[in-house]
This record gives sequence, structure tokens and C-alpha cells, in this order.
Amino acid sequence: MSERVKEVVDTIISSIRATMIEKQVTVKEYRAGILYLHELGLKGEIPLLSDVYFNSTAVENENRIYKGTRSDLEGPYYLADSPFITDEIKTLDDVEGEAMIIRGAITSVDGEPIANAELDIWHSTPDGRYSGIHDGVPQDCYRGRVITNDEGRYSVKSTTPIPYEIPSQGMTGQLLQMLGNHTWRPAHIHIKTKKKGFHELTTQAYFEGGDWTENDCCSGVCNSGVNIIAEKHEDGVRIMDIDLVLDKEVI
Ligand code: MBD
Ligand code: FE
Repeated sequence: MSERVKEVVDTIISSIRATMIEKQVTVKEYRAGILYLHELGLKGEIPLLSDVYFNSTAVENENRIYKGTRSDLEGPYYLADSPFITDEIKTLDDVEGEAMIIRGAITSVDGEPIANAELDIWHSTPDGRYSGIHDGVPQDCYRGRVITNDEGRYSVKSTTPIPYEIPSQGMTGQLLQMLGNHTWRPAHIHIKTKKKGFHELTTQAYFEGGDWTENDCCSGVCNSGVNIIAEKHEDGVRIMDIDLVLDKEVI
């Protein structure tokens, strides 16, 4: 085991012990807590519950190190190996949605365009489901990897996502509500960048004025703030201009 893992795990264990002492947790309560975690795993909700409460903290840590576009939540629905695309993200014909063009320029913190960067884009269907995760949406839809051109620009067509609700009857949804919170995230587009020599940026873009942008149940937008995009329309199509600035990798 690495020193780093030992250091972090030792600290987690002490924090849990300190809480148990402070709150005088009984054996019965302890056992109920363990059963809760066991059931959470069986239901497949460990990534979801963890990301609701802790992804934003890891993001804040990274944002103290790297300049450029702020990092934001990856969330539980990123899938590796999504299809390479050129100008269009595959969508389902039988799910009605408003057309949207996502485009922008990728530059370095020095202002230089970054050609041949890989942008992995994923977002929900217009009815709030993620492909390859939720039923009925094939994995090659609503996701795609696009490569920036010689000017460091990209442009892809897709459909507009809506605010996302964490399943309110699931264990994570129930916990949020029990603790007095709601279960909504603002509509968002995920992007992960890959380019040799640059920090791998995982971020999100939100729609200005959209519901829940001020009150994300996962503390996403509240922290990043800057990734809220004012939408434009060209020829009746919604345009999301998402420009990203990448910092150099720290070696
Ligand atoms: C999502 O779609 C998401 O992006 C996050 C961070 C958490 C739950 C669902
Ligand atoms: Fe998401």
C-alpha cells in the first residue's frame, strides 16, 4: 500500500471514530449504519451517493492547484470509450428534444489555440436519462469524443438536456430528502479534455437562468460559478459556446 493511501485511510478511520465518540453511537446504530452501506452497494448507488456529497470537495481541491477553466463534477455517469464523432452526437429519433449546437475554442492558459485535443462530451437525453446507465438509451448515444481542429475549435450538434433528478425513491434520493435537501441538478453538459502536456480537465457547462443553477443538490454550480453559459440562437437553433482554457500538467 502506498504511503498516500495509508495517510488518507488512517485519517478517515480516525474521523469516523471521533464522530462515533462525539455522538455516542450505540452498537445497534453502528450495525444499522453498516447494513445501510451494504444495501447501498447492492443497489449500485455507492458512486451516486458519494458524488452527491464528496465529488465537489475533490473538485475544489483541484481548483486550488490549476488555473484555466474551473473543474467541475464528473458525476457517476462518465463511461470510457465513447464513440469518436465529427459533427454530431448520436441521439434517439423517438425522444423529442430541442436541437442544440455545442461549440467553442480550446486554448492554453497562455492564450494559444490547442489543436488535436480530445473532448469527451456526455449529457442526458431530453427526458433526463443517461445512455448506457438508464434503461432504453443505447450507450453510443448522447456521448461522443471530438478532436479540435487546427484552430483549436470544435462544433457538434445534439439535443438539449433538462434538469436531472436523482431518483427520488432510491436510497440516495431518500437520504437527500431526509436531510432536508431536494434531489435536483440543473441541466448540464459534461466535458472531459485530453491533450498531452495539459492537465486533464473534467468540467460541466450549465444554461444561464436554468432551474437549480443556484441550488444544485450536488454543490456543482455553486462552486464553479463560471461555467454558466448564456445561450444564443442562430437560425432558430440553440447555441452553447463552451470555450475551455487548459492549464499545463504539473509534473
Ligand atoms: C449527474 O448527472 C451528475 O452529473 C452528478 C454530478 C451527480 C448525479 C447525476
Ligand atoms: Fe450529469
